[in-house]
Order: sequence, then C-alpha cells, then structure tokens
Amino acid sequence: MAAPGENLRINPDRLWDSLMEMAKIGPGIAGGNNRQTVTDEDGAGRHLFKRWCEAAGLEVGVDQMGTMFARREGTDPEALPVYVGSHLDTQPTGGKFDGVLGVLGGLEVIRSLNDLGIRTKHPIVVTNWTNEEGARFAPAMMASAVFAGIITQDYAYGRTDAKGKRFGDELERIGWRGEEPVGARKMKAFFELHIEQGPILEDEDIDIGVVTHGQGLKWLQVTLTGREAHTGSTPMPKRRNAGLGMARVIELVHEVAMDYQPEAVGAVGHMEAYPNSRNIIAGKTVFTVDIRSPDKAVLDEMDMRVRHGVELICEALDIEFEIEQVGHFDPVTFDAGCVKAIRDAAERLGYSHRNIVSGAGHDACWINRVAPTAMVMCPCVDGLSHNEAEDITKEWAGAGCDVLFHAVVETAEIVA
Ligand code: HGY
Ligand code: MN
Ligand code: MN
Repeated sequence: MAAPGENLRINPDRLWDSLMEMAKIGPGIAGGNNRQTVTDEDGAGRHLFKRWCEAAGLEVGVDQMGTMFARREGTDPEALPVYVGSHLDTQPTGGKFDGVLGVLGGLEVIRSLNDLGIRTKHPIVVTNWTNEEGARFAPAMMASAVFAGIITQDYAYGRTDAKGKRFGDELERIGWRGEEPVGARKMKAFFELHIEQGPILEDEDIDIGVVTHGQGLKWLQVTLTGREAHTGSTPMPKRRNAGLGMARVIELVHEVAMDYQPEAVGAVGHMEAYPNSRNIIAGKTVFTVDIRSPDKAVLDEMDMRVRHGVELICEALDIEFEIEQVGHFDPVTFDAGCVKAIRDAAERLGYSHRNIVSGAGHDACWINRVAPTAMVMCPCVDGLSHNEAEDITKEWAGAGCDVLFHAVVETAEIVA
C-alpha cells in the first residue's frame, strides 16, 4: 500500500483555532488552564469535543471510565481500528497544549481526511482518555491503566481527591460515566501526539521527536506522624516534628536523583502539613515522592534508597511513617513498526527529527501494553509544561499533526 504523498497535510489554522477554542473552557488565572478531571469544566470540554466529533461525522462512544471514543468508519468494518488521541484534562495550573494537542490533533486528522475525501480500510478512532494527569485523583494515566488491565475499575472509582470526593461519584455527577465495558475495544495501533514538555527539541531546533521509549515512574505517597505541640514553649529535644521530617525527605529525594544523573529525576510536588497553623509544630504531613528513570534497575534502586532513607529520618525524629505506592510503571519501549511509521512520515514530509525518550508519562505508556503504540512529539517554548505559561507555535503544532496524519493514515491503509 503506497504511503501517503508528501503533499498530504492537515490544516494548521483550523487545528490552532480549535486549540484556542478549547482553551477558553476551564481557564487558569495566568493564561493557561485549570480543567481538572471530572470537574464541571472537564464536562464542558467533553461536550465541546463531542459536538466537534459529531460535526465531523464521527460516532462517539463512552466507556465506564468516561473515556471517549469517536469513530470514523473504514471500508472494512471488521478491520481493527487505528486509535489516535491523548487527554483533555489538565493540571490545576496547566497549559493549553499538554494532552489537548493530541486529542484535537486526532480530530484534525479526521477533518483533513473528510476534506480530501480519503477513505481508509481500517476505521479510525479519536480518543480522549479520562484522568491522564493524576493531579486530582492519583494515579496518573488512570483510565488507560484500567483499559490496559493494570488497575481495577473499582480501585479507580474509589480514589479520593483532597476534599474526600470519590472519582466514581464525580464521574457520575458530571454525567460522563458511559456504559461500555473498559478495555473491550481491540486496536490495530495507537498513536499519540504530545508536546515534549522538555527542552531538547527546541534547544536542538528540531521539528519532530520520534519517541522510542518512555521513562519509568514511581509515586510514593508518604504520611509522617509526629505530635502537634506549641512552637514556642516546646523544648527542641522534645519535639516530634513531622514538618521537619518532610523537609528532610524532600532533600533526600533530590540527593538520590542527583546520584544517577543525567537521566534520573526526583521531586516532591504535592505537600500537605497538618494542622498548618503558624504556631503549632506539624503533627502530620502527607506528600508524594515522584521518582523517574529510563533504567528499571536505577528506578528500583532509587525506590529502595528513598524508603530506607525515610526509615532513618523517622527514627532520628521519633516520628512514624507510612508509604503507599500510588503510581508506577516500568520504562516503556514503543512498537518498532509504529515508531518507523512516524520516522518515515517526518522524513517524507521534510521535517527535521530525532529519537527521544519521553520524560513525562502518557496514556500511550499503558496502551503500549495492549496494542502496537508510538508517539510523536513537537517542541514547546523553553521546554516548559505543567505551568500556565506553556506555549508552542502553530508551525510546531502543524508539523507534529502532519506526521501524526501520515502515520495514522498509512497504518489505516488508504483505499484508492
Ligand atoms: O506525570 C506525568 O508524567 C504526566 O504528566 N501525567
Ligand atoms: Mn499529557
Ligand atoms: Mn501533564
């Protein structure tokens, strides 16, 4: 089957307009977005996406985790569909492009096929995965993890946010709990377009990241319990300071990551101190350790060192600890055939490209367990993401979506 000609391109202006339209839903306070999963804002974004899909002639299905599947028929309805997508939920102080570019890029592929009157043998399904971010409800990539059989739907439904609300109840409340069983769908392949969320492509002035691997991740939720006491009248030796414990663990995580440079990373982004009063020694702290590495052995060693370090810190401070692993996936190797389709498309279209390992986690990391999967990346300004100032250019978005278009259409097989 001949590959699509290099003249086949998407409409970058239409893609950009859709990105800017979606960005109006769940605006942040500094130009980005706060459209957290299964909030009313998420619901509104889903309705807009559904309207656009139906206007493009797609049939929209929703599964019991709320993931949306918008299907364009192929000439052979029995042929396994090619899936393309990402996520519409954002961080609390997120950008306009993280995830959204991959969902609306998938829709742009459909819109371009419609414009060009191209039929494909395999159906194509544009996908919006629920709760990729894991900010409101851990773990990240939650719906794709249920789809891939990594975690159960009951576990996901029972996850609670900082206010104690259950994911399952919130999904029901916004009216996006579908009937379709999760994971029943079979795929020929899955492609995800995503911003790099790091500085490599921009620094090297490269248009396209051909994602060969994704680094592994562990999220450890740590609870330290000491004793609340007066910050003024309690002698230093008599304190059981959970706040000091958290500070020392944060330093430990940084030091452990620095021991495995240049790949490994580690930080603590989520921190809660109780009772969080100016003149009470924190009796309890709850925080999440985020450690990552492309090397499984390194990730496991970092995990072991952090756990051991927490034990020593708590012994010295006479405080108790609990550690719950609330997120984990091993380093991912994407499908060589799908990766080649992306690299060949970039070559054919005349875009500069390089292999790259994804620093961030993506739904593709889980879907790779159940179907041949690969990712396309485009640069982002200063490599910044998970920040309202996240930005890309229309050219970068267009180039990434052109490559996505070719990889998807080639895999779905154009019918002359
Ligand atoms: O945490 C991640 O890497 C992704 O943004 N959920
Ligand atoms: Mn993302
Ligand atoms: Mn993200």
